[in-house]
Amino acid sequence: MERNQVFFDENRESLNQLEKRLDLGRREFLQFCSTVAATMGLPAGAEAAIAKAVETAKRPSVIWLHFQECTGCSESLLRAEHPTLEKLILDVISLDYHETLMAAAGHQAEAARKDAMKANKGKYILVVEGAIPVKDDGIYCKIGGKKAINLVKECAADAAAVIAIGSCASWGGMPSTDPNPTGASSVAEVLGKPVVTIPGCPPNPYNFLATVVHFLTFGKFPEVDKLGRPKFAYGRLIHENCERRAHFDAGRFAMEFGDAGHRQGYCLYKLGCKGPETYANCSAIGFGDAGENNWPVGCGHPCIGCSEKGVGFTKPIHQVAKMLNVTPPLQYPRIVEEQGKAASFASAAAVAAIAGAAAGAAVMLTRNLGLSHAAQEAKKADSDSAGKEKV
Ligand code: FSX
Ligand code: SF4
Ligand code: F3S
Repeated sequence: MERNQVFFDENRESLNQLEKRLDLGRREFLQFCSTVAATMGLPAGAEAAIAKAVETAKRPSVIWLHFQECTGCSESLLRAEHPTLEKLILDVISLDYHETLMAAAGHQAEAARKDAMKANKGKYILVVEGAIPVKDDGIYCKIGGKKAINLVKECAADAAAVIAIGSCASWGGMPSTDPNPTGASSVAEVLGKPVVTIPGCPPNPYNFLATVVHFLTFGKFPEVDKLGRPKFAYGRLIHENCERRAHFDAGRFAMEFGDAGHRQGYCLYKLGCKGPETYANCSAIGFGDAGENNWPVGCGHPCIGCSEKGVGFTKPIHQVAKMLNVTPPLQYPRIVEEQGKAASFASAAAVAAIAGAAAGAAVMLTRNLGLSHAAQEAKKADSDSAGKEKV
C-alpha cells in the first residue's frame, strides 16, 4: 500500500489501539501528525512516518532533571488546559524520572533515577530544565545531597542525547542575570559539548513535542543552528511573521499601554517589543493550544525576547529593539509626521536606499522610527498644551 494510503486508512489496528490508549479521536491525531510535519518543514509523506512512529515505535526513556528554574517549562508542557498536548507528550516518551511530577520522594526517588539509568543505559534522553550554578564549586544547588554540576554530568554520561529545555538550561536564562551571583550556566557549558536547546521562558510545548517526535520517527533530532536550536522553530525572527507587522511597516505604533494605538492592535515596537531581534516561532504558531492569539504580542504585551541570549532578562523590557536583517522600503508613508517634515524622511529613505547594505539600512530604519516617534511626541505635546490653555 502507498504511504499516503496507509495514512488515510483509518481502520488500521495500530490507530485503533492509539485511539483507546489516548482517548483521542483518530482524525484529531492524524491532523496532529500533519501539523507537526508541516511545522518542521518536512517533505510530503512525513506525516505518515510520524503517525506510524507514534502508533508503534518504542517510547524512548526520558530522565528529566530540575535545577535553577521555576518549573514553568514542565508546567507549560503539562498543564490541564492542553489535554491533547499533555497526552501526546506523555505518550511519545516514557517519563521514567521527573523530580516534580513523580510520587516518590527521598531515597525512593534516587533509586528510581538509578534504576532508569541502568535499565536504559546508552539509550535514554536526558532532559535538563534549569541553569547549573558553577560558582564556589557549585554549592548553590543540590538534589538528594548531590551538587547539580555533578548530577548533570553523571546523568549525561550514559545518555543517548541531551536536551536543554527552557532558556535557563539553554543559556543561563533568568538565574544568570547580571551579576549572576551563583555562576548560573547552561548545560552545554557545564558538559563542554553541544546539546539540543529549546529556549524560551517557558518554551513553546510544540517545539519540544515536535523535536521528540522527530527523534522517535527518524532516530535523530531535527537540524539545529550553532546554538543547538532546532531550525524549524528558531530559524526566523518573531518580527518576520508577526500579525502586527503591517502596522510596523506602515508606522502605526502603540505609544503607551492602553492608548488608542494599543487598543487598536498597533505594533508594540515602541513599547520595547524585542520581536525584531528574537529568533523563535511564537508569532507563527502561537503558544500551546489555548487559542490563536495566545502569545505575548497577541495578548498586547511586547515580546521581551525570553528565548534569546543577550536580549531576554538582559535588555530593559521597554528599551527599543535592535533591528536585524532589515531591508527598508523605498519610502515611508506619512502617518504621523507633521506637514513640512517630509523632506527629512525622504532624504533619510534615499540615503538608506543608497547605503544598500543590510546593516546600514537597519540603522536608517531605526533612525526613521526615531524621527517618527519625535514627530508623534511633538504633536502630543502640542495637543496637550492646547488642551491646558483651553482649561
Ligand atoms: Fe521557568 Fe523552566 Fe523560565 Fe527557566 O522554563 S519558565 S525560569 S526558562 O527553566 O522553569
Ligand atoms: Fe510584531 Fe513586535 Fe515586530 Fe511590532 S515590533 S511587528 S509587535 S514583533
Ligand atoms: Fe518569549 Fe517573546 Fe515568544 S517573550 S514567548 S520569545 S514572543
